[in-house]
Order: sequence, then C-alpha cells, then structure tokens
Amino acid sequence: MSSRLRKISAEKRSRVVLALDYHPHGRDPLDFWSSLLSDVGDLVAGVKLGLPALLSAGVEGVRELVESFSGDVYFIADFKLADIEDIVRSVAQRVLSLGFDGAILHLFPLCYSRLSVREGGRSLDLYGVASMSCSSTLMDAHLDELLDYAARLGLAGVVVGANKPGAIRRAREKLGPQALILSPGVGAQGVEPGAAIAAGADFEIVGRAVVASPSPRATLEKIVKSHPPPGW
Ligand code: 3DU
Repeated sequence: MSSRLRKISAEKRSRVVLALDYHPHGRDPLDFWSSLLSDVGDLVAGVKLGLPALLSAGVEGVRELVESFSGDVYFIADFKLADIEDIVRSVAQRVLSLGFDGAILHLFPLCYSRLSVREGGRSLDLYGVASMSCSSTLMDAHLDELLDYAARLGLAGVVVGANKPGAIRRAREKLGPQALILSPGVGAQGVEPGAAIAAGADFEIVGRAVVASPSPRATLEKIVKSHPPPGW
C-alpha cells in the first residue's frame, strides 16, 4: 500500500499519473518535461518515467527531474523489470537511490520471493504488471495467477490496462481495497478518461494525450474533472 501516493492524490484531488515518454522533436527532453511539470504538477499525483525517459535524458537527467519535483509528486520508475530476483532487487535498490517512490515489475517470471528494498528511512513501493492494454497477450489467460502472486508478494499494487474493465474488477476482487490499481491506456490508446476508475482502478496513467497536447493544462483539467475525487 502506498500511503504517499494516496496522500498526494488527496491533497491535489487528482487520480492522474502522468507518463513522461514523449517529447517534441528538437526539444531538450529534460527542459521540456521540467517546464511541463512546472506548469501542470499541481494536477498530477504521480509521474511515471520509463526507458524512453532514461534513454533520452540519461540517468543524471532523470535524477535531476525527480529531485526537482519529488516534494509533491510521487515518482514511479517503469522499467517493467523481468529478471532473476537478485538482479531485480539490485536495480530496484538503484531506482530507490535515484529518488523514486515506486517501481513497476513484471510478474510473469514468478522468480521472486522477497523483494523489499529500503534505504535510510525510505522503501520502494512495487507494482506488478497483471494485465497489459495490448488487445490480447499470453498474460490474459493467467490473470488470476498473476494477481494471486502479486498478493503473495505483498506488492503496493498492480498495473491493469484501462481497456480491460473485467480485469480491473477482478484485480479489485482478488486484492481488496488496499492494493492500488494503476491503469494505462487512457487517451492516446483510445480509452475514455474515467472508464478505468469507474471499473475500480485508483489511478489512470495518461501520457501522450496530455504531453503531446497543444494545451496540456486544459487537457489535464478535463481528465481530472472526469474522475470522482479520491475517497482516501
Ligand atoms: O499511451 P500513453 O501515451 O497514454 O502512455 C501510456 C503509458 O503506459 C506508457 O508509458 C506505456 O509504457 C504504459 N503502459 C501501457 O500503455 C500499457 C500497459 O499495458 C502497460 C504500460
């Protein structure tokens, strides 16, 4: 369970996790994402950075972005880790050192038994990918097993595609109210804002619909308004 993500979400009354993958051609990515967050940071509870951000801004660029905004934004590293436990743990440890609050890993390897990662007084929240927004994946046939595994590992939550409301409902049924369900696929991938929350997700992950919008703030305001206010 992530109390920090819920706390920030309640303060800002936002259920949006902004995915920073895209930057306009010719713009310095760090500069673009920093000015975007200065403009819309009050409307987002979390920010998700993955390989696109790491490869374009570099490790030091990512560290700088996280350091600059982590006071009131919850940062999730989305490297969709899928490896043996020792490697996943050592990457997660470095992700925590970079200042991230949470990290996303794949569940399908079934390689893990104890993944908790701490440093000083901080610990990393882990989210497992239980279902993807691609129309059909091998994971779909194993949803229950992936959810059971996430529960056994005591993860903070799971990622479930916003276009799969049945999978979101199933995740909620199996994991209970404390687990956080993060749903990508809203906007650019075709799912209407609010649909995943209506099915039982806690947060909608939105990337290009906001980041590539000519008016990101107005777009985000509309998305935030489409959500019921956080009840935590
Ligand atoms: O399509 P968007 O631009 O809103 O970005 C969606 C983000 O969510 C992007 O970072 C992608 O890597 C992530 N994601 C999915 O889109 C679908 C999944 O099943 C898992 C993660």
